[in-house]
Amino acid sequence: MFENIIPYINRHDNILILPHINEDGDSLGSAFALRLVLTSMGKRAFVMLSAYHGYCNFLYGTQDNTPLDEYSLAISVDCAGIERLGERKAYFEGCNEKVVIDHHATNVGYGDENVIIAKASSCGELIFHLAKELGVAITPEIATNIYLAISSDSGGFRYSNVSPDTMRIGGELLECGAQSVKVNELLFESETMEKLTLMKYALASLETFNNGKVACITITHDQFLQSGAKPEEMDGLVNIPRSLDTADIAVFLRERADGTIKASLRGNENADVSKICAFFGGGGHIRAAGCEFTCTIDEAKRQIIEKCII
Ligand SMILES: [Mn+2]
Repeated sequence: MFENIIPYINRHDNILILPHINEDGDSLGSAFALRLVLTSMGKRAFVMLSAYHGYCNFLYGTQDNTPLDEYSLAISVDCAGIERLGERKAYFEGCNEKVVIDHHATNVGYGDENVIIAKASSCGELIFHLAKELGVAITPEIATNIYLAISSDSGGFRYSNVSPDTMRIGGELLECGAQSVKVNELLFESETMEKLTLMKYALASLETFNNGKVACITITHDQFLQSGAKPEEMDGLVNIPRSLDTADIAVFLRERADGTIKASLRGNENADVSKICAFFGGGGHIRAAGCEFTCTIDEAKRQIIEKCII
């Protein structure tokens, strides 16, 4: 699987690892697992993060993660396009050689060599195979980082991206000492008070339309400020209306500091939310899309619900 990039890894000793911006569990788990794989081979490797540092206290290989004077090889992980490196793009481009490891189908391959396997559940799954092909022993620390990566992208091994191979890798990671219970508690059973406060506001705002087929929540900017939550803690709130058993379409409207409204929509197999959002100048995928409004949150709700009911 990795025969095209293993020579790159073998001939470089100062390696820069770059996960995508707004790092999620997969990009962080993959990046720090790869760092441990490389350092166990006697190489120097540094994970350069963007401003977001969630999960980093939990992952292994973060404590002694210090920048090097120079890098000769850059490896991007879980990063679908070079723009998704954000301000770190120049570091990637500045390396003599560049390699891309990813599982996004839309990745066109912006490295000298690329391993892009869209059927993999996560980039973590690919790092597991890479470690095996490099002949590196999977320590409990590497296993835990990879487990977090896979679990994060697969909703705890639940989503449709989970293949028989994903489950086999999960089993092998447990044999290698992955701390699966701790990982899943962190990812799925642990929220800050600020996030729970946001969820309280979201639940209180829940309304349904069209006999429960459309479910909508709102968060005003005042509620966001009162909660004390971080902006990224708004992510995922759309799962509250989506979880309503009768809902085909879930709508989450949030008011930004400048008064504009961001709408996030989710649809099941009975709905195409990309069409609804395109009507308002937005876009996205059939099952997940978004658009913006420059009006009050109530007016935005009225307009988008009207389109959802057609
Ligand atoms: Mn991923």
